[in-house]
Amino acid sequence: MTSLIHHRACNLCEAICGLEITVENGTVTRIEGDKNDPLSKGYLCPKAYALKDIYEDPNRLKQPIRKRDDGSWETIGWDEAYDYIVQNLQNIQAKWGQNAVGIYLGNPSVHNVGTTLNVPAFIKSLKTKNIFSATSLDQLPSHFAAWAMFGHPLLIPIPDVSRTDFMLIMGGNPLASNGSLMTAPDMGSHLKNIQKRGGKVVVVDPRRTETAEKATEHHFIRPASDVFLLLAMLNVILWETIPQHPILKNHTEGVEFLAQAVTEFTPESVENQVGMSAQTIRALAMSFVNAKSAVAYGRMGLSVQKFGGLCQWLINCLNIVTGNLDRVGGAMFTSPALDILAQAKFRTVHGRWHSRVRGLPETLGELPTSVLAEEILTEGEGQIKAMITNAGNPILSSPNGQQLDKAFESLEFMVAIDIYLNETTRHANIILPPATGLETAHYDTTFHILAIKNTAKYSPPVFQKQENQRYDWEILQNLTHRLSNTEGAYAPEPPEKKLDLGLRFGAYQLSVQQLLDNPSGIDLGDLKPVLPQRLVFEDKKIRLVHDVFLKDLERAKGVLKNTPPQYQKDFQLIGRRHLRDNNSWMHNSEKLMKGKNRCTVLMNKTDAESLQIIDKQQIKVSSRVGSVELPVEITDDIMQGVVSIPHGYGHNRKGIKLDVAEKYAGVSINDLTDEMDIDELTGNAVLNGVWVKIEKI
Ligand SMILES: Nc1nc2c(c(=O)[nH]1)N[C@H]1C(S)=C(S)[C@@H](COP(=O)(O)OP(=O)(O)OC[C@H]3O[C@@H](n4cnc5c(=O)[nH]c(N)nc54)[C@H](O)[C@@H]3O)O[C@H]1N2
Ligand SMILES: Nc1nc2c(c(=O)[nH]1)N[C@H]1C(S)=C(S)[C@@H](COP(=O)(O)OP(=O)(O)OC[C@H]3O[C@@H](n4cnc5c(=O)[nH]c(N)nc54)[C@H](O)[C@@H]3O)O[C@H]1N2
Ligand code: SF4
Ligand SMILES: [Mo]
Repeated sequence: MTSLIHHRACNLCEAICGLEITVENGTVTRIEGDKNDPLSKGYLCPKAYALKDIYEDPNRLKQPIRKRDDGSWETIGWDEAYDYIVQNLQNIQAKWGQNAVGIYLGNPSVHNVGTTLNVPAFIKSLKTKNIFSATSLDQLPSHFAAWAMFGHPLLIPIPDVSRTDFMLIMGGNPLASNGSLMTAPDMGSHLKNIQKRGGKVVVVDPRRTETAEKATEHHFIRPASDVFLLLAMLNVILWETIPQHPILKNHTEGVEFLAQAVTEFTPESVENQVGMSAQTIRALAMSFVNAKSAVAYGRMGLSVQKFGGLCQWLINCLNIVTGNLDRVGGAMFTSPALDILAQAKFRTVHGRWHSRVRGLPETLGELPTSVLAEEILTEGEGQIKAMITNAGNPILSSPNGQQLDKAFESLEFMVAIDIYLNETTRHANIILPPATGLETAHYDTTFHILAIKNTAKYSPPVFQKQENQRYDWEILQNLTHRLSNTEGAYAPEPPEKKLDLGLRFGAYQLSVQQLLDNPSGIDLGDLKPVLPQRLVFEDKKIRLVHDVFLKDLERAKGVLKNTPPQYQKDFQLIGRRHLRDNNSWMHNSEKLMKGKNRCTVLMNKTDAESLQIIDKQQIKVSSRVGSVELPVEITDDIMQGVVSIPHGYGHNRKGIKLDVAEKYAGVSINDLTDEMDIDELTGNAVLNGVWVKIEKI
């Protein structure tokens, strides 16, 4: 018997945990946390075991499949597949123009080194402005705020959780999600340690989450009212204390304008809207100011809501005016080994063009995914006629999935680069499945930039891919080569080449070989102060205030003036994540799915009593765009007037091939979320705080 232990970073979520994978006679027999990984130190979550399930999944595609006229699928060769795709895309662009081809990039795109390094050239070869991604269903407001304030969308401050004395978590549930825009495996221990050091963890969330359970304090907040809480905290800090910090004094512009902007937002003026008393708001602001070090962190709950852009701006402001930006225990910037920011220059990344139908601005070269369906369905010059999806399942992940279903159905041509025949890829004419997970090499080009510690790690594949399989980078390079009519034969360039070059030119002058020699990863030290040098603005000054934020503040004032809505009649819908889910695509692992049904609607006990709804009863939830029926779960852990449904379910659409997921189909929350409901500042989708009606069936 041969037995080998492989060291590897898990590529499933942002925590990038180090794993020790035992392979005996060609089969994975054990997956454990790697205690020598400098970042995760032995931590792992139950999803790590599913890497084996994905590797062995009989439903996973390994060769291109093409749809026949009768809707059935045939397996074809790779070259035939590339030719077929390129011919169709070129025909469509010749007939309808370049923008007739659209592309959507999904979440796992960012977790594959082969894709992150090769997708930019591929997109360029498509010569289209119709570029979409999960970014505008997710962290776009954080990029927007980073760009406007620090000069680059990736200059996102990361909570220094290992040293902070006070962590304010708004709209994030790291104990279920394992952290996001904060690569921090084992947040449970970090939160415990903060409290052991005598520090505090405060969670602000409409649900008493797994994270809230472990916090020092939890406050319920009305969905989408965080902007007012943050404004009021800043009001207290700027008008009732005297902020004086080196970064603020020497490297920041606009504090007087910020003070002006928050003047009218006293705690008393916002308490009804926020659902927290003025006294509580004032106390929270003061304990943040008085902490030895403190950090405010706002994640999905703050981003995919009506005021996502303002919230992420104000979170940064809070950290800056309290002297906690770029300080140990505060919000800090990373110094990664592969540093795409090292050479960055400031440039405009917003509003350079607009979507055809609704006129929404691009950001980071992308249009908001909320406009994707209308760009396909609305006739006229520039209409999208063909789509490419890469590692994305927008039918389940973007607002108004039913509308997008219709849109995808109407396309002339669709290509999916994906490992499954699922809710989205079933619309494709052809699916190209890359080798994935344990079959691929891994270096995290993205999440080392967002981590709570500077580390670097490269993992070679655990298993060789089969003869008939292709890597993601091979697929992307082949298509790029053909689409750009490049002379000569295609010459493969494995990602290690670019990676090695990038590492050598980086601050630590590492190499792929050095990383191979240290399979558990290399510790490059704690985060360290890097301002003002790291700012991308040439004058090395932080822009605390920007006209676009002040303008959007008027929209917030409008909401505040209106009387609070009738919470008794309608409900505000929010999402939730569970440790055993990963967006929409890991429901085909029996190990992760067995047990209690997770696709339920959470409802407060008092609300349920007044509607005479009992636990586990099937109820109907409806919004402007549609309705779903699912069982209710009654709890004290959600505030009155709010209901919660997890996203990523709804595996009951016809024509998919996911044997396990179909058994646990559930319903899609995004058949309720509304593509017309957006954060007007950034174009980000509103997926939390959606108004819904509840009916008994
Ligand atoms: N209501 C609501 N909606 C949400 C959210 C929410 O909180 N609430 N969250 C949003 C967020 S944060 C995100 S990031 C999006 C995610 O939205 P998407 O990225 O659109 O969806 P995923 O479910 O991550 O789907 C990933 C796809 O990639 C495929 N895949 C997996 N591994 C690979 C691989 O190695 N290569 C390739 N080519 N394909 C692969 C899977 O089969 C699947 O089709 O959902 C968003 N939608
Ligand atoms: N197990 C698991 N892990 C994951 C994922 C997964 O699907 N499953 N997805 C990955 C991805 S793509 C991402 S982006 C991250 C996301 O990581 P997180 O942002 O940590 O995850 P969420 O669970 O969406 O946390 C959002 C929180 O905001 C709260 N919330 C909703 N509306 C509001 C509001 O208006 N105000 C406030 N203050 N709070 C609100 C919700 O109750 C929820 O607790 O997780 C990643 N990790
Ligand atoms: S927390 Fe994320 S990275 Fe760590 S083992 Fe779980 S899925 Fe993998
Ligand atoms: Mo995400």
